[in-house]
Amino acid sequence: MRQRELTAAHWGVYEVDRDAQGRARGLRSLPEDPDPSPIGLSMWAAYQDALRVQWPAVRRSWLHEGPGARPELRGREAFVRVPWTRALELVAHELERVRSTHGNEAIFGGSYGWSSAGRFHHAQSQVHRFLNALGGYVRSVDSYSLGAARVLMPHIVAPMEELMASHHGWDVMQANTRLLVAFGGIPAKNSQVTAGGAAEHRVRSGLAALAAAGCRLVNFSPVRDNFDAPEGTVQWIPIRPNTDTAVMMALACEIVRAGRHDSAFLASHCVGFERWATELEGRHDGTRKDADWAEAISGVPAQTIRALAHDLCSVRSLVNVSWSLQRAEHGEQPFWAAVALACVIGQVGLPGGGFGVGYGAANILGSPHTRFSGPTLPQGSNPVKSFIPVARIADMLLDPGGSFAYNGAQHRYPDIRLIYWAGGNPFHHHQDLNRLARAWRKPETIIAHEQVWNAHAKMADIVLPATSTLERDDIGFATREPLMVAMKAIAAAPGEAMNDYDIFAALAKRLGATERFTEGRDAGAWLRHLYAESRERAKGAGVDLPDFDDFWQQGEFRLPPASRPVVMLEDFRADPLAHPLRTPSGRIEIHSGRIASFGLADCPGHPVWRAPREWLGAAKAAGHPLHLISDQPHTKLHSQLDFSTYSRANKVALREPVVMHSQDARARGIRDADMVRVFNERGACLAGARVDDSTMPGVVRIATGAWWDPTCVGEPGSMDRHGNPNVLTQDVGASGLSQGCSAQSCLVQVERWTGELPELRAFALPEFETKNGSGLADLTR
Ligand SMILES: Nc1nc2c(c(=O)[nH]1)N[C@H]1C(S)=C(S)[C@@H](COP(=O)(O)OP(=O)(O)OC[C@H]3O[C@@H](n4cnc5c(=O)[nH]c(N)nc54)[C@H](O)[C@@H]3O)O[C@H]1N2
Ligand SMILES: Nc1nc2c(c(=O)[nH]1)N[C@H]1C(S)=C(S)[C@@H](COP(=O)(O)OP(=O)(O)OC[C@H]3O[C@@H](n4cnc5c(=O)[nH]c(N)nc54)[C@H](O)[C@@H]3O)O[C@H]1N2
Ligand SMILES: [Mo]
Repeated sequence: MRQRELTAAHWGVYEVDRDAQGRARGLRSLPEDPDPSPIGLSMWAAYQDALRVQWPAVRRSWLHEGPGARPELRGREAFVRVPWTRALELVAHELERVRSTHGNEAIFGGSYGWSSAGRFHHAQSQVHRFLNALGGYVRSVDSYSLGAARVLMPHIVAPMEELMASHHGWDVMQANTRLLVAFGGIPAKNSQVTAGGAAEHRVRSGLAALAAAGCRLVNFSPVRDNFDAPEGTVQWIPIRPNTDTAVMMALACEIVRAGRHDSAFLASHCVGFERWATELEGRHDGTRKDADWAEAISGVPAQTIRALAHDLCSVRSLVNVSWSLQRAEHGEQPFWAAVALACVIGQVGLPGGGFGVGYGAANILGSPHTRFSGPTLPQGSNPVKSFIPVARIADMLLDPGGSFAYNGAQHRYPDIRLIYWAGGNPFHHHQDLNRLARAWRKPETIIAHEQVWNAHAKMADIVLPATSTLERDDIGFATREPLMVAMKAIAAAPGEAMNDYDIFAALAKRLGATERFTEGRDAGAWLRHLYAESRERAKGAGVDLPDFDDFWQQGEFRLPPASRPVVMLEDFRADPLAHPLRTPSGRIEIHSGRIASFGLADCPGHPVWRAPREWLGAAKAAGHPLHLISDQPHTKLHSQLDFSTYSRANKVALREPVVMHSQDARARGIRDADMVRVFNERGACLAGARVDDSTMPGVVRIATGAWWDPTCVGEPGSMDRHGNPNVLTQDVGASGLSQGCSAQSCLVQVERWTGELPELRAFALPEFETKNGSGLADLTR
């Protein structure tokens, strides 16, 4: 029998399928994966699509008139194909110009994004290392995923990375948890994804085992279908979006009022409970935060809250919050309230008890496998001190020199002249895209490495074609997954596409930074080097990796499960003095003196419920009565592979579906599969109505990821023809603490589209101007 051959993607590990002649012809699911993701199967065909960027291209005005020429034409004018030598010369020269005229502070290399799996050819790490080799760049901190939580959690309990990797294993939950209360579901659609590639998708089987063990499952959620336990085992409690904090506070309030809180745990492991109890009782503002108070805000019946408050203290219980909750105005609060509520119940650190911060958000949470740090490309050091919280990019471009608050200090936005992006798609991930499009006119030069002609590539001045994972050798690894994979190239790169690494190495050579960037290694030598380093670290975790040649020849290495079951915060629970947390008090901070000292009106020293600008109770709901949820797409990872047949099959008349309740549809004369226009004062998009009762009335849902397709880039009245929810979302920070993205606080209106349906251009190539006419012929192979 021929040895199997594997490759890895963020959607999972896949087997390479070869024909009788040994030619690769596609991918197959990994046989031992209990719940493989179909998303990755579409990679094979997608990466051969004519939408791939095949050769370097430069925007016409930029090429003919130089940096800064007609920035308003980005996304609207033709590209000119140039040979690699010319492209590299232009990029190197421009980097040198900006660096010597304005300093490295004028280069934004924050370049946020998921890139692709593979530990060496990770575009983010590559671009950061390259820019560091040139003297640094303005970076971004935190993520769109966890903007609010990453900043909050270290103050009150532990860093998110630490918590994510130490959640109770599904096996521990199965044996112990008897009541699991989720805010925002536990969706298997999201756990398809784990950075680097899951080899064992566990959420569906984990939840099924929990249900079978007799664990009661409760889901507070504006949508019904995001808790993937067997049919009939989940109690769905509809809740108005962005009001979870109120319900959690009411649960805590009712527990305290009934005298069922765990005073001993609160005294030995926490600080600040008394302060929060004052808030819950309303001793300062005259409003008790009880079940009746929460009902008025959230729409959840008070008696449901009271009954649950009782039950949470009666059995081993766990409160889980999805990451979406903190992607909102005041997004810190639901995470803080969940931790505080769990402390009031008193089961933190007991097997299967306490809180979870994102079961379902990614496959890593609940994994029973060993943890060690895999191969990692060192990024060097960055002498530039300027940074932005990642979601403040448009603010930075629109307000150079302006000040912003972040994590207790004031900072200034730098004056950016050049943007260098590889491995992310801001015209997918950022909020209020019409605003971003206007901000995008500020820099003199925008350089993008891209695989495909999406909006990100179309909005750049210089586009350099990047290879995909299938076209290069790499090492696949994800923390706490059971397989390390030798990802061997199985397809030829299209046209003149190059590895990000080789592009940067060629530029480094022109800029005199070869040694600093490459350290004398080519890609193959780097793989060996990174593997050897990681082998040492693995030893420390008790894992004995084979030597590189054996690993490469075997094609995979199976990692052992963790030596003992994973119980979150177990050591801290057992002995808080011997195992203190890294918070100022060493304990869980229900009240944080440090955060209180920041003096932020929108983030005081303990969990509070504050009304967002946009939610169903806002004055604005009079004109825009629907709350838009833009959640993660189940048929792709963000905008990646939106053009694949698998993703396209989920669309309605080629547009992204907007899921709405039949009541809301009927009131607007909308039927299933109708074309609709979704709009607010920030923008509008077309979408295909999907009328079912999976959302509560008043809530509509458009998944993220439809490639932005504006009728007129950055101009008033521009409409997205494809269904990208980020033309509607607001671009404001979650609070002055974190400045996290607050996409989930968004009101819209929906109407039936009666006009002629405009042609979709999202999957069309841009216009090309080449010496021999249209460049299109070059792209059909
Ligand atoms: N409204 C709303 N907006 C959101 C969210 C939401 O919930 N609601 N979620 C947010 C979250 S959590 C996130 S993480 C972001 C995600 O936002 P992104 O990470 O920016 O999204 P992706 O679509 O994965 O972008 C990756 C890009 O990298 C390119 N790429 C892939 N591999 C390579 C490579 O090897 N080399 C190069 N050069 N390019 C490569 C792909 O073609 C793609 O364009 O979106 C955020 N935006
Ligand atoms: N298939 C797939 N999986 C992914 C991704 C992807 O793009 N595709 N992206 C990955 C990334 S980068 C991340 S960060 C994680 C994100 O993980 P999450 O942020 O947890 O994912 P979402 O799908 O945005 O939201 C989860 C659920 O929360 C609900 N929800 C939204 N707002 C509220 C609210 O105010 N209250 C309550 N109770 N519920 C609410 C949504 O309806 C949704 O069903 O997912 C990862 N998984
Ligand atoms: Mo994310």
